[in-house]
Amino acid sequence: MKPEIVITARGHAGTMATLQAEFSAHLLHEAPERNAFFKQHAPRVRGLATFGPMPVDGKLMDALPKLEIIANFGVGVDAINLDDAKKRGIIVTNTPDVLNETVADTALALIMNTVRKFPQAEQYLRAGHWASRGPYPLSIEIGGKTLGVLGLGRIGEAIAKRAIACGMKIRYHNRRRKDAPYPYDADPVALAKNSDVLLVVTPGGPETTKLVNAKVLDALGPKGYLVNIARGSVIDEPLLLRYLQEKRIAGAGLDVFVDEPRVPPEFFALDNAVLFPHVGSATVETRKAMGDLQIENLRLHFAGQPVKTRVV
Ligand code: 8YV
Repeated sequence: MKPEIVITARGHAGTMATLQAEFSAHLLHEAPERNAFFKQHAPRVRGLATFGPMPVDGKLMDALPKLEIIANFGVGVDAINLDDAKKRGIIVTNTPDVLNETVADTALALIMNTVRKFPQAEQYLRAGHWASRGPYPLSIEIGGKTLGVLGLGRIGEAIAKRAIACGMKIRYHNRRRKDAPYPYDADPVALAKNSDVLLVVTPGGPETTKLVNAKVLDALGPKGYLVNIARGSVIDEPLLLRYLQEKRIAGAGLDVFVDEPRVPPEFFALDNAVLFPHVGSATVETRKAMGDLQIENLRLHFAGQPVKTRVV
């Protein structure tokens, strides 16, 4: 008998196919009626495979009283209530490390595009302005500038390496200072003050909600750039929009938003923002590696072995 699991959303296609082949998988996102879905499957469901931002809270856990494991596709587990899982003795796994290099590539691209304005320059060409108005205005360069890393974890380290190769200087702030070869700032305001580009790489969730507030943006100032590849929730999004409109910071590069995939349309009109549709880890190779790790955790658990990447 294959172990029974629930899949919460339509995720990476190859991973979905393997999950459905290896387990008896019930698709919550395709259920016409949730109550009937839980009534039918809950007595036998032991695993949950989660994709994307759909909240997984105590209520959902209680609807699946036999639940033993929640295996997330992604390193960020902010959509899962970890306290609720812990209280119920439910294991939570994520997919760390396999995405570090790809997310770091995306971050470097976003830093570069935000400061050098390459997407805007390309738009200028496509709009036919090059011939009629002359060369695209000069941008500033990233070499010699300071990158402030807010959240120097494994992904932050991989980004720092790339930024150093481009001639940038690195500083950082974490809740706890770590053994790192970069200057440390005691809080996000001090880091913003000392940075030309402030890069947000913290986890999401309640502890970092609106960590980037007016004080931080004021410290970054009209010559500073903000780049976010973490979670939209870490920044006060309406405030950021206003600061960009009023040119109170120089620009922003955003891969993440508060209510994905919905992006406030006012952002589309900004010429000082570069917007990516959450593509941090979005390569064929990395998404496959993430899925393989998610599946491996489920496989190990149902074989009675310790999971590979446990969060709680
Ligand atoms: C993915 C991510 O876009 O790993 C994360 O936390 O945000 C990204 O790698 C996401 O998990 C896909 O569902």
